[in-house]
Amino acid sequence: MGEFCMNFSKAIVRKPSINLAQGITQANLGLPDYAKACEQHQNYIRFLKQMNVEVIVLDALEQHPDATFVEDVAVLSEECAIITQPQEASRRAEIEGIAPVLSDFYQKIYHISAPGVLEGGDVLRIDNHFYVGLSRRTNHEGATQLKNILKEFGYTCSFIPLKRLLHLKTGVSYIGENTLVMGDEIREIDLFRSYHRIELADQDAYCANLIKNADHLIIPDGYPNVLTRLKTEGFYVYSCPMSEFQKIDGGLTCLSLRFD
Ligand code: CIR
Repeated sequence: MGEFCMNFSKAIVRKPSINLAQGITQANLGLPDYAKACEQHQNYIRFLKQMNVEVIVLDALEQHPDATFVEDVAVLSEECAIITQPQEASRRAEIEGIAPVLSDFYQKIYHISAPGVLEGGDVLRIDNHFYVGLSRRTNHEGATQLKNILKEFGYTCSFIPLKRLLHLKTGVSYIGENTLVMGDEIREIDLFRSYHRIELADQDAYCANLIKNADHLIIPDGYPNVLTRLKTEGFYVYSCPMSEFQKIDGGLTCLSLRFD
């Protein structure tokens, strides 16, 4: 299958909630501005479309401030969709909003169930293998349920205990050619030692969460060193303003569910 999984032709996004400022956060960067967040979200959609991606735009769930981080409520593969079980009580109802949307694209839909918890931000796919972060948001039971579902389709999984990162993908992205872009916590992880690595300086760590599609990357705006570095790898790189989502701990991948 090679790099097939790294490419996507469709993306589901959800417009930001008017209550975005009530999103869960540990960032200490101030409150997000709703109007500015909407502008940044439209810009994000524009970049996806420029990569020839069909974008399915869902209405905001106004009562759920974090629902724009749609990546957390499902894990997608070619064969099936797995609806997750968010850890945070304020996010659990988001799964009801995604199930009908996914049924337009998937015949096989599975669920992670309590006492398992799992959020999509903790799931990093590389070819036919899924790395699952065991974070504050994903427990061993949730990760095991995911592993057992994916096993039916020939995929393998390994689990990565995390100490500080919100989610696994907060700290690492795969850009193909056996190469990871990573921040500091990921550097210490043995399972990733065999990969080529682009290690980010602490001040650039927010760029460890990026989007790759074929030879295009989307990275957060405002990181000139990372932009230059990734261009030298031969990528066409878009810089996407993300300040308002960063204020509530959201990164680029969190804002979409990407599939083919
Ligand atoms: C949360 O804490 O759940 C949201 N404020 C941020 C979720 C970010 N999602 C992600 O990294 N996949």
